[in-house]
Amino acid sequence: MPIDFSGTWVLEKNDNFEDYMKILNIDLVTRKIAIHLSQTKVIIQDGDKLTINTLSTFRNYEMSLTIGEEFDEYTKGLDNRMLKRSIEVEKCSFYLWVGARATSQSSVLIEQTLVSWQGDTLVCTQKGEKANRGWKHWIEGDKLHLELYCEDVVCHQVFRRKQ
Ligand code: YOG
Repeated sequence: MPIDFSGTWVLEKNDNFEDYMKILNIDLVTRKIAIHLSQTKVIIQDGDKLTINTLSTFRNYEMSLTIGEEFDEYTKGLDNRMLKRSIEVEKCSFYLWVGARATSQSSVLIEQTLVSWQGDTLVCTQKGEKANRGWKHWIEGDKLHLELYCEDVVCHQVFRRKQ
């Protein structure tokens, strides 16, 4: 039986968030606003279905997924990147004798965002233009931990449960 992350969690520690935003190319003005935000996570876990809402007075970010299934992620309102399948497109065109052009296209699915269990830790890998990007959630005592990482930067957030 896996751990249940469901609940409302309030940010109380946010180590290295500035560097994490920098590595995601968030502009200075946005960083100045974001660094002071109180973030609240509202998590609903129901079997292998998971919804994580990150709320703030500035922007919200919602993510709904099935654990163990890859999906396209668009980090709308954050760094606005498409973390989605890389598609290798092989196109070939051939001209028919009538002068019309026919195109055949084949795509190969390589990688997408994936959230899975590693023991009692939820591990997310986000494939896109940034290397080594992802996050990990785990619970220690009554605290929810989140490690956000990208390239060589790690941001560590700790949340307390809201009564
Ligand atoms: O959480 O992916 O719980 O999605 C990290 C922001 C700040 C906007 C928050 C808004 C990264 C400006 C989401 C903050 C910096 C800064 C509240 C972290 C980007 C832009 C939304 C995250 C996972 C795991 C679930």
